[in-house]
Parts: sequence; C-alpha cells; structure tokens
Amino acid sequence: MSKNSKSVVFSGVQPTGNLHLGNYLGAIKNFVNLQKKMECIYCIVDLHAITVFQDPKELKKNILDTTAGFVACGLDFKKSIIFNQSSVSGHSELAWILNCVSRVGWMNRMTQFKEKAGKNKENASVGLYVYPNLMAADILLYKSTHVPVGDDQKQHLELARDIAQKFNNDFKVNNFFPIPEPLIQKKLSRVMSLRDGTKKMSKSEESNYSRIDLQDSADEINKKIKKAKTDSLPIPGNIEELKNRPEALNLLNIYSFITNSDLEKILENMAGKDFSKFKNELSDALVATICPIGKKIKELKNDRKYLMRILKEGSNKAGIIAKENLDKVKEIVGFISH
Ligand code: AQP
Repeated sequence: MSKNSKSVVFSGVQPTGNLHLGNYLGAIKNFVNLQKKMECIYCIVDLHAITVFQDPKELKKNILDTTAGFVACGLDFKKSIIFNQSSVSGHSELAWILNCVSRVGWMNRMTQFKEKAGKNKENASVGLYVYPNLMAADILLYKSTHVPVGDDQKQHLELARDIAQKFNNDFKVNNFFPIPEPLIQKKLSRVMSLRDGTKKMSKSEESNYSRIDLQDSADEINKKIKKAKTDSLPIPGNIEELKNRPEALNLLNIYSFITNSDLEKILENMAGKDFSKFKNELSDALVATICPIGKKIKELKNDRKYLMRILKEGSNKAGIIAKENLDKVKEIVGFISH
C-alpha cells in the first residue's frame, strides 16, 4: 500500500519513566497502525522531560528505554522516523519563534500547567509554563497534518492549531503551516489510575499500584489488578449505570480495548457478576498482551548499540526535513541567514 503523501503524522512521548498501559492504549498502539498508511515521525521528547528536573543518568537511560518500548510495541524505524528531540536543534529554534507568536492569555488557560505546577506555581520552571509552545514547534517543524495523542493532550493540540493560524495570518503566508488535526481514540481516550478513577494513569504518579507498566511481570499485573479500586456493586447491564462509577468504568474500558470487544456486549454478557471474577479475566487479557511487549523491551534494552543506531538514523532523517522548513520560517520572519 502506498502512503498518503500529503499527510504527515507527528507525536511524542516523554522519557520520564517506564511506559505504561495508558501510553500504549492511548497513543503508541495508534502510532503503530498509522505507520502503515502515512509518513510518521515519532519523537522521544527529552526537551519536554527536563521541564521538571531529571537526573542526567536516568534521563539517558529513559531515552533508550523509551526507544526500546517503541520498537517492542511494533514501531519500525524503516517505516517511521524515530529519534530524540534534542538531537534536532530546530525544535528549540522554532519554539523560540513560536514563543513570540503565542499569547500569555493562551498559556494561562492551559490546565496541564495548573495540574503539574500545583500550588507552588511560582517555583515551577518557565519551561513547564511554555511547554505547549514547544509542543506546537515539534508538530509544525515537520508541517505535520495529524497528531495521534491521548485525550489529555487535546488542549495543547488546540493551542498548536491557534499558533499555526496566527503565524499564517501575522506573516500573510496562507496555509504555510497546515492546521494539525488531533487523532484521539474514540473508545478509550484516557486510561485512568487504578487507585483513583478520576485521575489519569501517569508515569510520575508515586504509587506503582496506580498503573500497569509495560515491563510488569504476570505476577505484578495480577497483583495490581487484584488491588485495583472498584466499588461494592456488581457489573451493571448497561453503560448508563457506569456513569458515577469511574473505577468500574475504567477497568471495563481497559478490558474492552485490550480484547477488541464492544463494551456494551461485555456488559450484556457479564451483568450481575462481581468484580473479583471479572478481574481474573482482565488480568489474563492484560498478561497475554503486555507480557510479550515487556519481554521484548527487556531484550532490546541489552542492545544499546542497536537503539543508538535507530536514534541516529532517525535524527538524520528528521534533521533534513526540519532544516528545510525552518529555513523557510526564518525567511518569512525576516531573519538574514548566512
Ligand atoms: N492515562 C493515559 N491515557 C491515555 N493516553 C495517555 N497518554 C499518557 N497517559 C495517558 C498519552 O501518551 C502519550 C505520551 O505521553 P507523555 O509521555 O508525553 O506524557 P504525559 O501525557 O504527561 O504522560 P504521563 O505518563 O502522565 O507522563 P508524566 O507523568 O511524566 O507527565 C501522549 O499522547 C499522551 O496523551
């Protein structure tokens, strides 16, 4: 099948810890499907990671581990460009230009900053505040048309669209930057924490029991699912009755997505069952999908040379596209290049 030549897919993952089920179901699974149909650029966003302090040794390790995770989930570096963000300087250069296009009022509306900075806003890094502008630069540097992300990134993507539009208008370069479209999974846009169904599953959440890591053993998966928060009611017969039961809904959603089956059908079949029985089935389904990925990640992690080769090849390819687009941006803005 020939790839759609006008579409460019871009997305990134932060090397801030082990990849988890949320990253896989919300984003990476979709990355793998898209690489068959479109030009895809997948980035390990190390510049984003340092908006919160990272231990340098850990960061290096996490960049390689995330690369291993990408490959283990099915990304193919011959089909997609895979690289780490800091190795293409165009990301930082375009981010500065876009910092000057983006508005303070727009930044102040970003909910992720509020959540991550918490009560101690004054002490958050400036990088964390302008994180969405860097994300816009990542996307626009490659004139990307489609961005597969989890639902938590929707607001940042809307901002990237506003920035693209404002740049095109301010400099009177109609359609220079395409207005990127989000690609968000409809059925499972956000995997929630196993300890609190109102919070998203996240790498930086302290409790290990809040998430399933892709490198978890079958034993760990079983334990985590057994301990996952639910409520005292049995499984209901329809989705409507799951409305105020976030933990129950989350587990059933995960099961539906991982087994590729319709949530309504699952409820029809399981109505009245208690959660302990369902949890056994959920654990089995997770072990069958996640453990082979985890095994592959562990193997790949031992082949540092191979992982470095993937990143180098990707950064060379990304660098060529980035330079061409950034040169045009500089010309549009009025800079003199030598
Ligand atoms: N819980 C989730 N459900 C669905 N999608 C998710 N994603 C992350 N968590 C979930 C999607 O995974 C991609 C990569 O995310 P990221 O690593 O760039 O950063 P994040 O969104 O901030 O993820 P984490 O795990 O919560 O990291 P930390 O804790 O470091 O902030 C994105 O497409 C994201 O939507």
